[in-house]
Amino acid sequence: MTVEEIKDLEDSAFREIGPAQNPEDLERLRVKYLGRKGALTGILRSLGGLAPEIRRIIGQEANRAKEALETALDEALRSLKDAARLAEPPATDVTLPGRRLTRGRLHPLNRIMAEVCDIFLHLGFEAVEGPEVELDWYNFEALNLPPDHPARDMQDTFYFNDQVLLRTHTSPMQIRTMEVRQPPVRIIAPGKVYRRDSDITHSPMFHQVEGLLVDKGVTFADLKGVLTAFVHQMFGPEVGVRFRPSYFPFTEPSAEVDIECVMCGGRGCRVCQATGWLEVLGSGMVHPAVFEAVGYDPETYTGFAFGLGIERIAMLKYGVDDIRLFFDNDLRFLRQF
Ligand code: 2NM
Repeated sequence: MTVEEIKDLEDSAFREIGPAQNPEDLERLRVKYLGRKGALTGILRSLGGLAPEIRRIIGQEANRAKEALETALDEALRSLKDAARLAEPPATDVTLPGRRLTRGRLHPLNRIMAEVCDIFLHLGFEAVEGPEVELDWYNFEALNLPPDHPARDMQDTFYFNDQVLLRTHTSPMQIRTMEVRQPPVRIIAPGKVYRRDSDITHSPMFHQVEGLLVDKGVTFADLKGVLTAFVHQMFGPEVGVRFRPSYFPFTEPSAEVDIECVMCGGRGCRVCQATGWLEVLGSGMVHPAVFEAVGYDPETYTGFAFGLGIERIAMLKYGVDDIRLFFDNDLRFLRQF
């Protein structure tokens, strides 16, 4: 056994590894040279019979050749596998056209809600939000509606017990705000409200935006100016507006705000019940009893408040005749907005 012979063996192994086409060929070569009965293994096994100086030299050379072959076989196997993977069709065909995404949109009620809030925010109001489960004090009593007041019947609601209920309007947030702040106050309260009411124009849950402005020297002219500005931005600068006397327990005087019928232009139709006018807002000067309830001096401060129903505005603006369409979630309806 000589160093030359080991080198020759190594060379012939390399010549065979080079052209190997598949993992089986490589495995066969591994067995042939490095297996239990392999050529190099035989040499390593026979070292014991050699003289020590020769054994050292031959042993070193045989071990080097063994490591070189192991490395070459591993690398050849890896590059065969890489080539096989590259030859496979890709899992994702990047040449296919993409799947079209269907884009979502705002629900019509959320869209009207955003438009209404936006108008008042630009007029200098700040939005406040709060609980839908309320106390009798905030929903009724502080609003000048004592326990046996007949106006409570119009806002029958869902009670948890005699003190805890689902709010019937967002006015509780005006009370909560006045309790913790001093004038000037300019706020709107958007949100969900609940009443025991259900037909084609009423839903047990609906959406409101209420507003409140309190300061020294606020008059009914301020109320008219702000609400006229709102109507003109919401329905168009040409639309006629009128303030009609009304009654709310928490305002005095009170007024309903009507606009010229958007369906018939004021000539009279089914929607406006031949009157030519549509009611869009309730409003009034805040009742002194409400100021007393929150600790404001009614001799020092005056203010106005208003409220509107989002569903009603949406029905008028889009010509929808059944409120339930907003809550059925039929995409054929919702996609129209
Ligand atoms: C309306 C109509 C008129 C109103 C009054 C108050 C408060 F808290 F200041 F007394 N908040 N909202 C009000 C007044 C609401 O909705 C139709």
